[in-house]
Amino acid sequence: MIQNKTLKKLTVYTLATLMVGTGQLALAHTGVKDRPVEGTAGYTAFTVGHGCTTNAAAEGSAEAAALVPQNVIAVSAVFPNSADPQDAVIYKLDAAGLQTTTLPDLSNDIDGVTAGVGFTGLGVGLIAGGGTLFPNFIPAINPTTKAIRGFHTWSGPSPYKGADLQESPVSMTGLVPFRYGAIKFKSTSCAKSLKIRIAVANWCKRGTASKKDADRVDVWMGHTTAKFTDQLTMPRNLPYDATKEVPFWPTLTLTRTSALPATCTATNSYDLSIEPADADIDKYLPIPAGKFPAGAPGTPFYN
Ligand SMILES: [Cu+2]
Repeated sequence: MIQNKTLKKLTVYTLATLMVGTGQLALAHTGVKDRPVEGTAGYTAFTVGHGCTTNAAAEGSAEAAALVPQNVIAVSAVFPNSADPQDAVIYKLDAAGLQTTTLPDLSNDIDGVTAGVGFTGLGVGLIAGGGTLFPNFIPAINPTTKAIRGFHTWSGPSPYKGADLQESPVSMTGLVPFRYGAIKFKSTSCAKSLKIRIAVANWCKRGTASKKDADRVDVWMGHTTAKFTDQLTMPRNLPYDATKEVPFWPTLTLTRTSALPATCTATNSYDLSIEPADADIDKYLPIPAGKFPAGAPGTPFYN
């Protein structure tokens, strides 16, 4: 059957645009399963929608669709919940979601946050047992405060042997669970939402031999860092221009349900985002070699 080529191209383009636009469809980037309710703690998960592929061809394109995604063997994550406000970057967002002003901390907007201190009330917790994607995990903790800043989880072979997340011949979605705390907006704040951006890496190959392969890892965060420099492992093959576009991050979006003060109008109310700073990502996102539980076991390591 002869198809109209222009129509076919248009259809592919529209589908790709739709996938990038919603981020929720099958084969979507890694995201967060649920939207939390203001003031209520809960359990959710990262949704690992596909295995690692190079982003040399833009996701959704015919070239990318022809690539076989790698199975996922490990996942690591870093949350923006440090007590040191320097470890996170907070933006006020405009109506289009673009990052405008940078804020030093969330003390004007989030209950329990004091000036000069970070967002420690995120309440990150680890989950073991039913529903975890991989059998092995270690918390990435601040060595001094013991606060959970992220985690590393992998399929094995040690200390326990588990299955990889299979991505071929069909793609399976993996759910990597975590706990979050009760977060509330200050009654005096004009913030409408808080987008908690979390750096997540899905690892598909390990060891130094894979270091140059663009399909060894998918690094889900809005920009490269000093350590994560390979654009082909990022959400797309081009850097985001944060002055014109909303960068991609796996995001836990807390939408305000408590009343805004009467002084808040359509023009002076705003959305907020918080993300881990580069140095923190570089510190906690790689999975170090080491003996369990101090680090992932043995010589293979994910970095
Ligand atoms: Cu994707």
